[in-house]
Amino acid sequence: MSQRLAALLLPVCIIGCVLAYGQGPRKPRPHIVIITADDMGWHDVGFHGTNQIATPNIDALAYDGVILNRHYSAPMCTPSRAALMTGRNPINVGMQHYVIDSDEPWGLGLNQRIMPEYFRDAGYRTHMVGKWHLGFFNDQYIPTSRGFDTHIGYLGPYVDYWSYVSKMNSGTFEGYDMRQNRFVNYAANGTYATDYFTTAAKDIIGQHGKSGEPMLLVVNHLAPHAGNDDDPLQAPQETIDRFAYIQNLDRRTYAAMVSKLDDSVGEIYGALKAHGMLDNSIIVFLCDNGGVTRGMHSNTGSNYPLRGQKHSPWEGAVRTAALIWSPLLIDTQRVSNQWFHISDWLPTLASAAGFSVANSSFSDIDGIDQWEALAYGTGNPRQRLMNNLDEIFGYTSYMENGFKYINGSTLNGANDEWYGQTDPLDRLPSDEKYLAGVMSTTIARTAKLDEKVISYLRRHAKIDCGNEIAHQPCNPLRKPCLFDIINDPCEMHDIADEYPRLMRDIRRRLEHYRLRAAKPRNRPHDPQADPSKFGGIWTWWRTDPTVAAKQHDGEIPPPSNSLSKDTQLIVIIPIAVVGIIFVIGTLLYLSNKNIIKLCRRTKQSSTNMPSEIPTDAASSEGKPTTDAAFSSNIYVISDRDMDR
Ligand SMILES: [Ca+2]
Repeated sequence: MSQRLAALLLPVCIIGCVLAYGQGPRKPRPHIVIITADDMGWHDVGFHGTNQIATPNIDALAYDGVILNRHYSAPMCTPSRAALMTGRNPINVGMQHYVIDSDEPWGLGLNQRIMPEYFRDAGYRTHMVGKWHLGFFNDQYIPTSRGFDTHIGYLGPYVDYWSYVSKMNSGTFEGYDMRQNRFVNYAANGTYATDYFTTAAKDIIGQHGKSGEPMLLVVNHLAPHAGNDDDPLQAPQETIDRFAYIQNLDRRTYAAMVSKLDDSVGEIYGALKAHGMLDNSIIVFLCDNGGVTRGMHSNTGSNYPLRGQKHSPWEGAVRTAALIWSPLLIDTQRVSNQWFHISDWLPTLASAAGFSVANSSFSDIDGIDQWEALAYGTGNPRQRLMNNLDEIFGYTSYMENGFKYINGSTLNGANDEWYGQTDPLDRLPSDEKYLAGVMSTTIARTAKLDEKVISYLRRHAKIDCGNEIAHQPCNPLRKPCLFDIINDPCEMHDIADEYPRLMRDIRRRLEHYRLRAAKPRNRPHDPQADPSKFGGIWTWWRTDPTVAAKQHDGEIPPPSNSLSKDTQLIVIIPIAVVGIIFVIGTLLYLSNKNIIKLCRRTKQSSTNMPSEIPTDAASSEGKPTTDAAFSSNIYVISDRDMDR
């Protein structure tokens, strides 16, 4: 009997042992650190080929990890951060239009489950440092109400780098915006923001140390976003002086702001190393949108040679500098050309951590899990990118299978050119000096980077469109454009007329996107937000979070609400004058004619009018087309409507 029992149990034991061996001891989940730069240009990191601004730490991390050379963000702050946190496309969560000013009562919907909530459920400690910008009119919208264990940072779009004061509503609203969780953080006042956030991140890493728990740390730097309009570019003078070879003083200060950000990346890496966390860490560095070379909130960032800048449909707005570094990646020290959207980070990092967000009850994730493709260098899981579809500004920016489609633009085309060429008078450091700078970093020494590998990767990460002249210029305010974005990354040659069938297919798909899109959640300025009512602090001012949410239903705010008072007068007075002249002129004209005859003539001529309005995208009349993707309502917007 016992022999028979042993014979029965033996195979069970063998199978059990094999399974147990296969699984091995459960590996602890990796620590995940996401470092976000704000409004930093494509051309402002060394690994894209420039020697103008030294970013040796970011570059060393890029060379030792994977350079994501087709990483796409949304064109502005709030939509981008919404996509990063939700794994969803901004148009599907009502965050596609513009950004949240601090005096506006709206935010990322409370029905959206966001990154720290997923990771907290998976056993992570969750921390955020720096910028939030997803709404705070009610305290249910702030980071520590939405899954972050801690938040040290500001709630609005930007602050002064030293005083943490943020000015809104053409400077009429002014308040201190710096928090430690729910409380006002007065201690930060006077410390340069990039340094303060770096110290906060290092403290969190130090305290986390050997706790044994996995850590999610999101560090959303202020840098190199412009501060308030009256003092937009700020950095310590000794850092500015290191860039004396840059002739343009604003650009010189910007270089110092970027340099401080680069120091931060090096210090965060060093802290992970010092506390024994590095071997099981994933570090992601990305930019939330392109640089702002010109116009409101310009920081002199450069996206050159990419076209456009932040707050536009062009590559300069959405194709952003990014990298991933981790010992968990198998195939590293390479340039990846897989299409990657900022919404992909949530499912990708969840996958790296050993859980899936797609299987949860919140399964409307638009992002794609690209962990395997990143880790092993296999495949290109994404073929489509919805950069944005904004029916209020009236533009669409979309890519599929290497073809980029643009219809309409922002600011009546004000950001549609190429900006940010390096001043030829700048005596830039040599390649040798650049290499020496990268090799001197702790990251390069730890990784034992090779100079030849660095030079090779740098050549392959650089975009060079030469001195080519656009032979098929595109004006998306007149008609939709199409670009072969792989071979024409600088968007110089419109090939829409060569691909009428593809254009039709794309427009059909865009109509599908448009019909699925959530209504923009934007709400107009609320005088009740005025910080002077709260002791000079930006804080939540509405107690019932559902009040604003209910108002969203079925409403898209008229763009005129976004006009500043000055601009309203500038726009309205000329229109009123022209209108009065027109009415008087018409009356004078009619008084000189036989009105009855005129009416008859008009009736006769109307029978000869065409019965249909042309809707073809390739309308040869050069008029704004009634594209299927949107209604082509190009609105005049004010300075206040420029980017945050
Ligand atoms: Ca930004």
